[in-house]
This record gives sequence, C-alpha cells and structure tokens, in this order.
Amino acid sequence: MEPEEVEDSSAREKPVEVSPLAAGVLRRNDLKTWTKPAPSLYPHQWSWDSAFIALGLAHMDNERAARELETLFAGQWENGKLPHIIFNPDAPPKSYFPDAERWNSATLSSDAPSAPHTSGLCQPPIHAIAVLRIWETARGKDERRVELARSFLRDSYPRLLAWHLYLTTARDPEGSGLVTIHHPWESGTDNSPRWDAALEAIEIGDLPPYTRRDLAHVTDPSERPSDEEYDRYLWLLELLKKARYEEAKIYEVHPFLIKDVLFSAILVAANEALLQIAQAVDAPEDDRVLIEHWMERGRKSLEQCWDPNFKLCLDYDLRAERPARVRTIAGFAPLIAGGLSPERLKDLLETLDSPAFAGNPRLRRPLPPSTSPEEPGFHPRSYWRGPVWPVANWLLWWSLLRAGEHERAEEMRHATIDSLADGGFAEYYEPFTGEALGASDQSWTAAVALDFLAAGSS
Ligand code: 9WN
Repeated sequence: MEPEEVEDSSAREKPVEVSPLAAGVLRRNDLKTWTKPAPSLYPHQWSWDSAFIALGLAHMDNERAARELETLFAGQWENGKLPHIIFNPDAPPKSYFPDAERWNSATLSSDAPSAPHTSGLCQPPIHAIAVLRIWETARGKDERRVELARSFLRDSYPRLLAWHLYLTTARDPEGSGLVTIHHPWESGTDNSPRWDAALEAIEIGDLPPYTRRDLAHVTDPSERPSDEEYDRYLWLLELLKKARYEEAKIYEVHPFLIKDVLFSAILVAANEALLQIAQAVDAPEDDRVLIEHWMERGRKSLEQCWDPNFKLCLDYDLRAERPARVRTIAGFAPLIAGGLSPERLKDLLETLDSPAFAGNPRLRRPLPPSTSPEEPGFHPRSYWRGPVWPVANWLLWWSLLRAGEHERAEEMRHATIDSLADGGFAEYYEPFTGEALGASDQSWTAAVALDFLAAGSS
C-alpha cells in the first residue's frame, strides 16, 4: 500500500520526503479494516479520526479507504448516531479509559449496537467529505476501481443521510441550525477553553473511582487535560448513562448542553458534500431539497453567533444562556461552513492574519494556534489550549480553497508540510517552537499530509 502520485514540488526539495513517511505511519497503525489514531495512546477506532484517515488513505488505496468508513458505519446506532469510539476487543487491557465497560452503551440503550461496543457520544461529521474524496480520487482510474467506489458511494449515502438527520433533529430539537453537544469530547477539541465556564458550573456528584490511562502514554502531563477536567468528563459520562443515552431526557436534565459552532459548520460543509453524493447516486429530489435546507439554515444560524468585536463566531451555552466569549480556532466556523458574504470573508481573514492567530509574531510558522495566544486560557503545550493541530489546518486550508483564497491556502499547506517535515507526525505542535507534542505517529496527521501533498501534485 504505497501512496500513488502523492508528490509535491515544495516537499521534494526538502531533506525529508514527507509522503513515504506519512504512508508508513498509516501502514503501521493499520489493523486491516480500520486504523488506530495513534500506536498506543488511542487503541480503538475514533470517528472523526477515521474520516480524516480515509481522506489520506484515498490517495494510497481507495478500497482500503472505503473499508475504513465501512467499519465505522458498522457501529452506527439505530437512531443514526455515529459513535465517537468503536472499541477494539483486542486492545491491550487497561490501555484506554473510559473503556467499553464504563460506557456500557449496549446494555443501557436499545439504539446502541450490541456489537461492536461503542461509546455513547459522537464527533464532528467529516464523514461525507471523506466519502466524496474517495469517490473523487477513484474517478478517472481503472474501471474496477470506479465501480467499487460507486458501489461504496451508494451504500454510504443512506448511512450518511441517517447520521445528518440525527444531528439536525435529535441534536437540534429547536430546529436552530446549530448542533448541541453533550460533552467536550464530542467537540473533538476536548480541553479547549471554549468549555471552561460550562465545566466550572458543573457540580460533581458521587463519581465512581477510575484510573487515567492516557498519562502512561504521554510523558509530560501538562500536554494533556488536567485531573480536574477528567473528573468533569467522567461525571458527565455518568449523567449520560443515568439518562440511558436518551436524547430527550438528556435535553431535559443534562448540565452541559452547548451549541457548538465548529461542529455545526462542519455539518454544513458535510451537507455540501452529501448533496454532491446525493446527485451522484441519483437520490430522490426530496432528499436534495432537505439537504439544501440544512445548509442554508446552518449558515444563517452561524451568522447569528457572530461576535463583531472578536470578528469570530462564538459557541452558545444553552444552560447559562450566554455565548462562550473565548477566541479559539472554532471561531472560524463560518469560513468552514462556506457561502460567505465578501464582508464576512474579509473579517475572518483579517482575524486569521492578526496577532490573535496566524499573524502572531512569536509563532514558529504562520499557522493558527488552537486557542489565541491573546486569551488568558492559552497554554502553548496543553492539547487544545494553544498547540497547532494539523487537522485543524487542513480544515482551514480546505475552506480557504473553497472560498477562492488560493494564496493563503497555499501558505497554510506549505507551512503545515514544513512543520511535519521538521517535527514528524505528531498529534499537535508547540506554536512558538514547533516542538512535536502528544502522541507521535498520529494517523490523522499523516493522512492530512497525504491529502496536502496530493493537492500540490494536481
Ligand atoms: C477523547 C483520537 C481523539 C481525537 C480527539 C482528541 C482526543 C480523546 C482523548 O483524541 O480525544 O475522545 O482521549 O483525549 O481530542 O479530537 O479524536 O485522536
């Protein structure tokens, strides 16, 4: 499984050949039908990781890329939810916590599959974007490959539609156009200061004892969430279990209900992809009208979350009834959702280029830190509190391209490839030094590298 035609002129001049190294990471983390996000820290299948991984695999082996998502779809809940983790029964004991037993979803919810075991949460819906990429990379290749991709597209479409339907109904009972998350893990940006105020307001009750496993894999604890944060994560999990993962019940009683702008924007972009898939598989006209409606409503609602002072979009805490006033990469949500007015695009680019983000003079490279260095909650080494994440760069790069901002997109692509050539395929990077942090050999970092490089060779 070697990358095909994944070469980039800028990377070619570098002492390090990024493409074969990225392919090597994906190969080493490959468990045949799915890929571990990282060799030891993450021994199970994660939802949005697999979608990014499929994007990268599409350039190496189209069939294997499709298989990655098929494995994930096998864990889909009856109500359409794609779970955030599918547990690997062969993972070494005590390698990750919370484990399948702690989630206990198959026993508690009739919506959960009895096998494979899954978590009770979900993650941002990159999946339709990945499915479309698999189709795009297959087209123009040999007939067998095109046929396989076409049949994958047909099989995936109802899965994706059910998933988006779940998000636009169960996760948006108000019909607002914004997705409600129940846990910071659903955002994919776990310890971002976006969630600090909401988490602080939560009173922890009788929390069953637990042992963190993540710190056995990452040597510097300051790179991971704190113990206080973990207690809150685990307490929220207990509350979701108490509600038996029932959406209506959760809405009634859960203390953490947040309209997540990044998640919502990814859903709009994924709906754009789903619309193309609907066209390719000749889906009923009604479906297409519905998907277009979701896109339009999503974009409108993001506009309502706009903060004119920060020139960014803000999450909204339904319990506290106020926006989370903190500058993080999630604020670029409207750019990811697309369909912007020229004025809004200008505002967002200004913020992106400003010292609050990629224009900060202390940065090693012009890449946006996950949290603005101007925020009090910023920490350059701590996970989503400041480090640069290549997958976040990918999202912004892809969005810049869709917005017609080719020069800026190229700058981001080159700067990300350079950071990987220097630091390897880390989970995240210290923004001022470029030091590799978190897990090494992180699959989605390698996957986006392959997609970046493919874009350079096309
Ligand atoms: C909890 C796997 C996942 C990513 C998330 C990232 C981190 C898990 C953790 O790792 O979250 O889901 O244990 O910290 O925040 O975005 O999907 O790579």
